[in-house]
Amino acid sequence: MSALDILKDQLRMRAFDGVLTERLVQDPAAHGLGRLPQSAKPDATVHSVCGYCATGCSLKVHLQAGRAVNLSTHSDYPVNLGMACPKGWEALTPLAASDRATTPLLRGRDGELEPVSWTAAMEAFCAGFKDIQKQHGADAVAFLSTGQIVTEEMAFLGSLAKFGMGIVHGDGNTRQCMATAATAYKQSFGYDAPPYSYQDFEESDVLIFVGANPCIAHPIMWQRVMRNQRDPEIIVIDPRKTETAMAATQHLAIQPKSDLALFYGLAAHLVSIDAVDLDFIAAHTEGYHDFVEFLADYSLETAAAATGLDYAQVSRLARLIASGKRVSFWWTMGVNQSYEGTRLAQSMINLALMTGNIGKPGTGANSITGQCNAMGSRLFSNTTGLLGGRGFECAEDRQTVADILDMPVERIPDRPSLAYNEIIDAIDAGTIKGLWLVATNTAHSWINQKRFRRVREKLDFLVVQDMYHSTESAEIADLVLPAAGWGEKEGVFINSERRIGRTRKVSQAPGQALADFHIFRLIAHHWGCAELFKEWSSPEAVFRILTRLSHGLPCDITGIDGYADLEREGGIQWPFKKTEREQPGHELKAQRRLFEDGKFYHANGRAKFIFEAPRPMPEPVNADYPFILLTGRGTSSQWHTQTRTSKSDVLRKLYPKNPYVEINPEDATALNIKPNSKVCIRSRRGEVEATAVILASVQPGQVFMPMHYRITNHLTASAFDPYSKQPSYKACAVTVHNIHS
Ligand SMILES: Nc1nc2c(c(=O)[nH]1)N[C@H]1C(S)=C(S)[C@@H](COP(=O)(O)OP(=O)(O)OC[C@H]3O[C@@H](n4cnc5c(=O)[nH]c(N)nc54)[C@H](O)[C@@H]3O)O[C@H]1N2
Ligand SMILES: Nc1nc2c(c(=O)[nH]1)N[C@H]1C(S)=C(S)[C@@H](COP(=O)(O)OP(=O)(O)OC[C@H]3O[C@@H](n4cnc5c(=O)[nH]c(N)nc54)[C@H](O)[C@@H]3O)O[C@H]1N2
Ligand code: SF4
Ligand SMILES: [Mo]
Repeated sequence: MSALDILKDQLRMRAFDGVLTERLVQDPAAHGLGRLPQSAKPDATVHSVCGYCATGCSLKVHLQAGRAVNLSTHSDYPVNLGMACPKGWEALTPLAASDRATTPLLRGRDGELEPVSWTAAMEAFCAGFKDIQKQHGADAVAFLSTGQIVTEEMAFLGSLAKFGMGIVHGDGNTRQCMATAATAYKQSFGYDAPPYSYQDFEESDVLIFVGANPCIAHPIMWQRVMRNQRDPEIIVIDPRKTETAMAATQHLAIQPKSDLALFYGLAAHLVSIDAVDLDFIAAHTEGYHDFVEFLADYSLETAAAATGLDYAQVSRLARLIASGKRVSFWWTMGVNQSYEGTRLAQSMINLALMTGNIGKPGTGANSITGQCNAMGSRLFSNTTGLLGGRGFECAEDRQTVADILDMPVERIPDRPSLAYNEIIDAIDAGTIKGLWLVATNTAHSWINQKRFRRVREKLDFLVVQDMYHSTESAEIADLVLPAAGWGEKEGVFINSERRIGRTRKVSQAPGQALADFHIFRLIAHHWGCAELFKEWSSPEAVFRILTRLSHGLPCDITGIDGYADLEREGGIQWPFKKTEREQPGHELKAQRRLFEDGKFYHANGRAKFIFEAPRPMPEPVNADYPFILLTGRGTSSQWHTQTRTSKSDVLRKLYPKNPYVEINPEDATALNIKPNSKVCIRSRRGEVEATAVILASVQPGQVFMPMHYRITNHLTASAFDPYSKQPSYKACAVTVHNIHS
């Protein structure tokens, strides 16, 4: 498309809808939201929460002539206390990459993606999805969103799609990540509520990390652990001797997927030696006696046998938990990404409950979130749950939301969405024919890619909304919508400890890229449902709507009075109610944890013990596929599918360019595999090549591949937790052989 065409298009749109167009397309300064923040003078410094991981560090971005020139860290922010990891330091670099999507792209008759105007893109978007809905019903279009856009945009997307466009099925990449923790908390506590504050890292005596590698994945949380002055025991339960395991006081190199047997064995032992807090159990929980009965089959011996650990290691851990010290459990993807992850998360919740290790400093059953706004997505993405953690099935909830949003209640679907895996199945079955991906790279990160590629062929229309035109998903899209990224727009993220913090526009999005917020406004306009979103005029206006929506819920944030309040307080953890704010002499505590009063969110105020016998691995090893493939994060400088981190020269120097597989020296010797040689890794779904890295940190019989390289998910198997529907990314059976032998 020529510059003249673009200009003509802009003029046409301006004539068509002056105000909107002027703000959204014609005026490049409006690409994020409006101009730079009022408070920011052209040479100011702006505080902005980092857009990578869920730690939620605050960065100081320095502006010259209104443009971000560099950044430093924020020493007064209660999260990072002046620290940042390499990704944070390099956060501005990916914005200037040459493969940024700068105009909409539409696949032409010749099969190529061609630049088109926003008007043409919007027409294609509406025609594509409306035609499908007309032919096959409203349910034939679905969307997949993310934990990496601001909360206001997530809520807008979920509301636009569901209330405006009649879409019922929408999920997000948080299904790949946090669904297990969310489901476990909902069932056990009555609401999806990680209870801790980062201060608990510093105030705990015994920190037990399960399937978590914070040295790599949450480096600044790990720095908080390192500030602990209580001479803590740090236990890492992970099949691999990770960087975190090396830094711990004890590493339990458990056999993959045997954690549930370990925690039931520990629980049984604690009951047998009376190391339980019966007063807490009686006052605040239910189901304990059934749990004790269930535990009859478990002991430290069964735990040692199932996990491959020494009895002495297991009994030492039991002694630490029984010691009466402050014990905290921390888990991440080694737990959530499992076919029995929900029950596993609950087995740690059970241990915290039965020993009274919850609601007190340095305690808790604590799920660490992954993406910068995973928590925002859990509360406000309007995907499988209705805004605020409500239920689509509940007529009262629908009415409350309709009243607050001033929308006809009939606009709100009365059933929850299909989960991500079910959406993929529905595409395969031919019932979903249109898909809209926003800020997630399904064609790399989804499990069992071969199947996904096959399923994609069944879609009539695939729209990808991304910062880059070069992602694996954008490359196979029918329409690409160019989006502004972190640093080019305004809004809030909610971090792992439930802290709501602002992220700021410090840079102009390139070309015609627009903030997701503005893309949603354009869509609402072209779809013909803008009237419903009159009040959704700016991110802060939406933030105020979300504040109202939270009223009376566990995540009540009615005490927050707009963005200025967040700025002043250094982020605010939910809940923060209006009534709390209005108390005379009230001062907001910088660190707050949940359940200090022992009251949980079930109607009777009690937490539930939930348990179920361990099940075998969906794909055990055998003679043909003798290795367990573990997957996860490779380095602190790589982020997921690398669309952002690969754009920084600094970060790229810090990690291997090509895919690699870690193999134990014993196995390498047996297979005659030399360091740095090429090997072939094969599963029942595919075969890939990688460089062999020979390391004793993986156990014999296991291999590890980082998820950052696109080949990894060509191997993984479609297995899911039945309750959370989260993919079991972390274990499938493979064979490895030397390519040259
Ligand atoms: N640098 C960097 N940081 C990130 C990310 C990134 O891509 N790069 N991503 C962010 C996101 S979204 C997330 S969700 C987090 C993930 O953070 P983590 O969950 O800490 O990272 P992973 O490496 O995926 O998995 C953690 C560990 O689980 C172990 N594991 C595998 N199977 C089992 C098992 O059966 N039992 C036990 N106990 N452990 C097992 C693996 O060996 C691995 O070391 O990181 C966040 N931070
Ligand atoms: N084998 C294996 N697979 C895994 C995992 C594993 O451990 N093992 N982990 C899983 C987990 S925990 C996660 S969270 C997922 C992550 O999987 P994805 O969500 O697919 O990974 P990202 O690379 O973060 O993709 C985000 C996309 O959004 C784009 N983007 C960034 N910011 C913006 C924005 O503001 N607006 C728009 N529109 N686009 C933007 C980026 O360019 C990128 O293409 O991967 C999962 N996949
Ligand atoms: S630890 Fe996470 S939030 Fe902090 S700078 Fe690094 S990526 Fe950003
Ligand atoms: Mo994640």
